[in-house]
Amino acid sequence: MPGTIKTEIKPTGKNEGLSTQLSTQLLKGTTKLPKSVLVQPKRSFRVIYGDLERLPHRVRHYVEENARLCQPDSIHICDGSDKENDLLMYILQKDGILKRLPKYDNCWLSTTDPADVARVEKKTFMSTKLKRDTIPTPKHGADCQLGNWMSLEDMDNALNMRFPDCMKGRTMYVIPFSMGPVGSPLSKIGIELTDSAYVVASMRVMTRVGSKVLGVLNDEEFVKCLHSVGSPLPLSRPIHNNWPCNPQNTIIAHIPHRNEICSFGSGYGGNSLLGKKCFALRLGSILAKKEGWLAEHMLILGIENEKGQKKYIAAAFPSACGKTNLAMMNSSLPGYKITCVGDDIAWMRFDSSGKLRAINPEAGFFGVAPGTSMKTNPNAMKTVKSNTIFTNVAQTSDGGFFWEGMEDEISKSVTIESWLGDKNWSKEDSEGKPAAHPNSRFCTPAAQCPIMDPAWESTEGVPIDAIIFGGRRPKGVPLVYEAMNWQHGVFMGAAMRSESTAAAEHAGKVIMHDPFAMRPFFGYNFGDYLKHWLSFQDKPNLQLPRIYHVNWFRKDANNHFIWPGFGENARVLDWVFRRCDGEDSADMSAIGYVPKQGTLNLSGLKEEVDLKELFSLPPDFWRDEVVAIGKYFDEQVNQDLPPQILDELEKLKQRVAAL
Ligand code: GTP
Ligand code: SPV
Ligand code: MN
Repeated sequence: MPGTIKTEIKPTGKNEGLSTQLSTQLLKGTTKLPKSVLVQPKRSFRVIYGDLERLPHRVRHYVEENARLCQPDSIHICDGSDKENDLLMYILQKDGILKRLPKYDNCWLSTTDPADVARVEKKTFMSTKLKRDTIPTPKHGADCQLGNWMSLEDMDNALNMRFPDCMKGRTMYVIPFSMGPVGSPLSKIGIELTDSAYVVASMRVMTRVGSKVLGVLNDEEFVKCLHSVGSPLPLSRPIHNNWPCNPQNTIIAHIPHRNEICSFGSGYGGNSLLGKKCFALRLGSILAKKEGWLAEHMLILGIENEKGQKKYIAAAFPSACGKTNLAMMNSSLPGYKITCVGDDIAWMRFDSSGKLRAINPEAGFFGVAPGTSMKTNPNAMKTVKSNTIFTNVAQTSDGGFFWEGMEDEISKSVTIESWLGDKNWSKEDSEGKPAAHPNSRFCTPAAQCPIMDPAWESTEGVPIDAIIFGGRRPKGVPLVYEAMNWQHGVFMGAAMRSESTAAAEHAGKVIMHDPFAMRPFFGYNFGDYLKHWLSFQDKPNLQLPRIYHVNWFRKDANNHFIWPGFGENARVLDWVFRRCDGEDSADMSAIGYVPKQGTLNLSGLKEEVDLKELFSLPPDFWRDEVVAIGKYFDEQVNQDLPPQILDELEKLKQRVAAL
């Protein structure tokens, strides 16, 4: 690999980027670099779009130092214009990375290297001086399941082995982006440098991008986001599907004290669109803890009843467990109208009157394609019919898209080309291989969703009345239950478990612990995160939202979902809504409040639902569950577990023993 170096770089502790550190060490003569890095004539950079001189001073410095480090052929400073988008699309087509889906307006398909299809949790690291700032110390030398830590020194070595010269022959794009509405006091700005035009095109959808962002940046703080596909030109190894990447050397690195993210080797989703999980959740959660707010893996929805009364709800489900679907649902329960504020990330803070307010820092949806259909999520289907980039879905011979779940929505006469390029894909002849990758996605502008909430871009955020946790639990966990109080609710979040999905590299459907749906996204020690959540109950004058747990995914003995889900989930939201208004519609159970008989509105439900099975609390299941949660807390959170959480576990254990 060109530019591979092994060097001892000592962290300076200053707020400096990777390449500043390299040059500092060079001056001190403590490091040896290859010629290409050492000989850095003060040449002017080949800027092919935009004007370096007009960048705020610190942005320019960040761009120049990384251009010196990564040695791109040229630099393109994104302005966010339509002209720029035309140029990007031209380049992406020419390079064979995108092709048009002519059935729709401005829709595009990309199929990746099959080795680069999801987030890579094992290669995602936080780097801090003290390990315990990032992760709890597991008991008995067990591997930590609550994040990966790397020392500052090892991280610098890892980065210095990868980034020098990594953009040779490619263009470095400079993307100024805002998480949250441009100029909002709650918004934060990042600058992503990337050698992937696909990332630029996607960031333009997922965030607010371009000159307008620089206009509000002045010379203030921004998050430094460096991304490379790790495949300089000329290529040193074969490339698949015209999708440059470097799976062997992939690393997604976060260095909070430098306000920096460095991602190498993957072009996919959360690995490369650095505003999303890396910034808005991992670095975001650290900032939130420091400043007294919350950065969460949550959808935000509005729900209005027939009387015109409205509430907002935030909900945390693990990846590929139903956030997008709930956030955009059409209520099957007449009288209710759902509106969407966001489908993946919520930044929330208590306002001066004690109300929790949430903004969606994103501007687009990077949604799971399979399972999305006119039946399950018509609003998503309408959203993606224009200006959308699809990744790893299948295509139809009439120029459309296809994925599992759309069988009834394509003409019988079309043929299907699978994401892997099987031109005559059919369910029968494909040996179980799906047409679309299970983690295939649409990347589509939020503003196009027909049910966006009028306040979705409000700068002060929407007021949150309820928080819902949930997961994929095929057994034992009822459709809905309510926490007894804030502390019990925090325990419920901590105790979340869910079946693994294709959103990351986990194989097979195992039940994993996924506290707060944040396991892959914690920026700091989960024990401290719990203390942060608990701290709100000690603050007077806060109107703490009620907390719930839901499970749409319970299965019967025939392996069928008991609950129809999707639009029918409005029936659960209706119960939550009424509970928030103080309705006496709940009975206490061993695990929390459950709907009193007859209070879950099932009128008009098309299929019979076995409510008894849906709400049953099998004693053996719950005793095992308590043991599993206890073991997890003990082994994984260990010394960092707040005593209140242990206390809640003990109380649950006693209640469950009496089942
Ligand atoms: P990320 O974008 O990975 O964070 O996922 P997400 O939480 O937004 O999940 P999404 O809404 O995209 O749903 C993932 C999968 O679960 C899709 O295949 C959906 O069709 C399916 N799904 C969502 N809601 C329901 C439901 O209520 N019942 C059932 N059975 N499946 C659902
Ligand atoms: C998730 O995995 O939770 C996602 C998709 O929302 S990604 O952007 O890849 O993180
Ligand atoms: Mn997500």
